[in-house]
Amino acid sequence: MPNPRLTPRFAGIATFCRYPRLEDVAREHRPVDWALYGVPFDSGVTYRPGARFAPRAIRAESQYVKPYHAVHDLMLTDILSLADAGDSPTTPYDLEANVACVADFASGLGDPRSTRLFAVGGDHSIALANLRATHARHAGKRPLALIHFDSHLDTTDQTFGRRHSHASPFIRAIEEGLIDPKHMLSIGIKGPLNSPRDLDYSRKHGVTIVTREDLASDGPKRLDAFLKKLGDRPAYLTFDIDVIDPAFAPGTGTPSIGGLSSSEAFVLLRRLGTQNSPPNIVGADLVEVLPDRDPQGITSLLAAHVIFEILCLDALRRRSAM
Ligand SMILES: [Mn+2]
Repeated sequence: MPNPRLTPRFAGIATFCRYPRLEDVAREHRPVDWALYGVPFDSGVTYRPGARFAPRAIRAESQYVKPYHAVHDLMLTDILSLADAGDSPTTPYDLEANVACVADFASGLGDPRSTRLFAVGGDHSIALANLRATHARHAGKRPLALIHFDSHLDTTDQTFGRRHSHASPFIRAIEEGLIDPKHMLSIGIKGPLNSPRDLDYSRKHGVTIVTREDLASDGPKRLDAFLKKLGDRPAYLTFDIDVIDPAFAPGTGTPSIGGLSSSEAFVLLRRLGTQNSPPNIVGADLVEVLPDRDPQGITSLLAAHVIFEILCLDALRRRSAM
């Protein structure tokens, strides 16, 4: 990572958080703990399109992400080797083919035994692709646990008669055996919903739902109980930026009013790493940023810092094991 006091943050070709390019790290035969890659794809949206432009916008805003975490007292880049793997190819006219296409790209990144995959969407349909690639590398035979930040459950069976969209990645992942709904936490969920039955699937399958309202009462305790049950089991973290209130993150395609503030989200993310032993996060994504609705870049800037917080959780865990 270039020294910002010698090489300015506003100069050069932008990579995520100024981490080196994957090909440069590979050329030096250095291991890569996390490969971050963009997925410029938004054919899965049910409302406003434009998330295909997010990887580029987040790279630009992420130039201002610094490596030292002042709350965790942790120098991220001393613990983890991080790299920007560029953008995945996509198939914008075919959602199902896109999942296979992105999963195939992700599967080729870094060392399949050790490199963890961080997808930067794109709409939420791309989570299924990164889950497939992550499950194949890091899960063994069991399904992964899932920590899901979102205003929506994303377990809709069909939209416009189709099984793949940004409303369906987790119902498909459960059906494919990639994630275990009994080890799935959906946090920040809120209404209004399309119908009183919208929560039925997740409830019936044992998903832990912590709504926006729960967070003001027993939500944090239930989060801690989930993490305790999780233990060391490999977990995937998916973060839909629409869990944040549009006042803080206006640049998203399905905005949901009454969400978390930026600082409330950081308190929750940091709680994951401090209340119990930090979770074993083996893959992650950040999705649903819509730059056209984000004229000041605040949503992309926030997204870049959420990525940093998630990476710090893995760094915390590795530090505690040292
Ligand atoms: Mn979502």
